Amino acid sequence: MSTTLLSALRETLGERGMITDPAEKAPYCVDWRKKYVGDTLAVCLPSSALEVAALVRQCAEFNTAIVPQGGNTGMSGAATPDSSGKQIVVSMKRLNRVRAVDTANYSITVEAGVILQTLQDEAAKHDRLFPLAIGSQGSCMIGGNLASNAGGTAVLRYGNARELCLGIEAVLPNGEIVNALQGLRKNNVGYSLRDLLIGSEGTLGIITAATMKLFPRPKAQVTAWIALESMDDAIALFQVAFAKLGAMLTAFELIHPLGLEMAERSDAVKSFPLPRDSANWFVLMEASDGESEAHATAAIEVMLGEEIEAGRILDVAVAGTMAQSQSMWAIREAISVAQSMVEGPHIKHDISVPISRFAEFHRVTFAALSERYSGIRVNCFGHIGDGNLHYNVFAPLASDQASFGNVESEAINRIVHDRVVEFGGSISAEHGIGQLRRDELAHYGDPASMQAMRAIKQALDPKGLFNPGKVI
Ligand code: FAD
Ligand code: 2HG
Ligand code: ZN
Repeated sequence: MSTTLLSALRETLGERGMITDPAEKAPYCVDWRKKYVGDTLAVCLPSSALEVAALVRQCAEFNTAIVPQGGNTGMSGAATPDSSGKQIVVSMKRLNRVRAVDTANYSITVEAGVILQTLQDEAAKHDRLFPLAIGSQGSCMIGGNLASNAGGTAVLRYGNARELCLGIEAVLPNGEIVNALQGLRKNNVGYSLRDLLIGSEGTLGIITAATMKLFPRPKAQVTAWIALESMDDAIALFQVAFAKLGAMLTAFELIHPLGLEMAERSDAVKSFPLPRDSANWFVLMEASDGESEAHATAAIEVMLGEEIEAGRILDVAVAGTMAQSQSMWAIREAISVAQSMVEGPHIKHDISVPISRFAEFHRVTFAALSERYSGIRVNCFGHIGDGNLHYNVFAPLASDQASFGNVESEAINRIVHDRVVEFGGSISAEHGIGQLRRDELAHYGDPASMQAMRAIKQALDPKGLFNPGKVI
């Protein structure tokens, strides 16, 4: 039976559109963190929406499951096939054309396999900004960004992937192509399939193209690295910065010295704007301005000057050049990779809590973790301006990181996620559910929402062939 499906797929996609050699398939069968390793019957690489539709119909005929895959940078194991070797990975790599740029409409239409950085560069060529910014932007793809509703460092000003998307083209599990690529900002015509597919992690359809919003390119960007005594001070600073800078405030990232220490040990970072052990917390803040560099710098410097005077800031370094700003950002982006490089597998949490309650959440949660595991380490960092932090738990020094993770992850998830729920938060802010948090969603999900999600899944994918084992 498999041979018949493979020959049908080969007929549809041609030799260039299929990978069956085990060594060539291998990179598609493991996730970025190397936590999940699966196998696949074949990797299919369609080059048009019509080819995607044909392969979906062929897989349905042979009752074969499909795992859509973009840049394979996801953090929840959502793009990895299971170990049966019976599922088909559909890589979007060859669906990588920029279809149209409408500068006057501030929109761009691209295929799902366009790499995020290529999209940013294409927008810049037209003197426009595409603002989605994440550490993996050199390899993640816009289809994957939408399917996971990616967030990143510019959500505060521009919103997450969902808020940046105007229209979508997608293939549903029945092989029909949804054509909804309009570049419209207002379009109320019943249920929004676009919004249903965004964040669905490949379980409801394959996104083949999208029309995304563009923005005016800011004339100036000012970046500051700020040392603070406490998380409360960081949150208080955010209140002031948001009130005074308003829409100029584009990023407000919280960084813990533990992450800086790991970045230094990974060799990715040689020096810091301020000594890394000079404060309990750091904030990387960026403001962008449509007016001028002088205007932006003055606004930030006045605001930070007042905060220093009031004693709420310990110290601050403002980037004087683009190179200094880039090196501040390089430190921030090095943290995620460094964690895995220098410490190995750790227990990841990607949580959101109302920003007003985050400091208290951290106090209570860290105390509960420390009470049970003396010396436990938490690298808590990320998008505090969005109320989203990565709450990554590491074994106490001198214990074995990998076995600690294997044995204790369930108990630790319970400690962290119970408190997230207690504080009115979410167990998945931007990385999605995938297979990593599927049981957590089953445990914490609102029953009525879970039932509605299952009904939607059943209606669109009655055979359960789209990315089974993920999300629900
Ligand atoms: P993949 O990993 O290939 O797939 C992700 C999910 O989307 C899977 O469920 C897959 O089946 C589905 N999918 C992929 N393409 C399609 C398609 N065309 N149609 C339907 N389903 C599809 N994420 C953030 O949100 N914010 C961050 O700040 C951030 N920083 C990161 C930093 C690093 C260093 C790394 C490695 C990752 C980071 N991520 C971040 C996670 C990841 O990069 C994002 O989730 C990204 O959006 C995934 O895109 P991808 O193309 O790699 O998707
Ligand atoms: C980031 O913000 C990413 O750097 C990755 O979302 C977070 O490694 C992580 O936990
Ligand atoms: Zn993040």
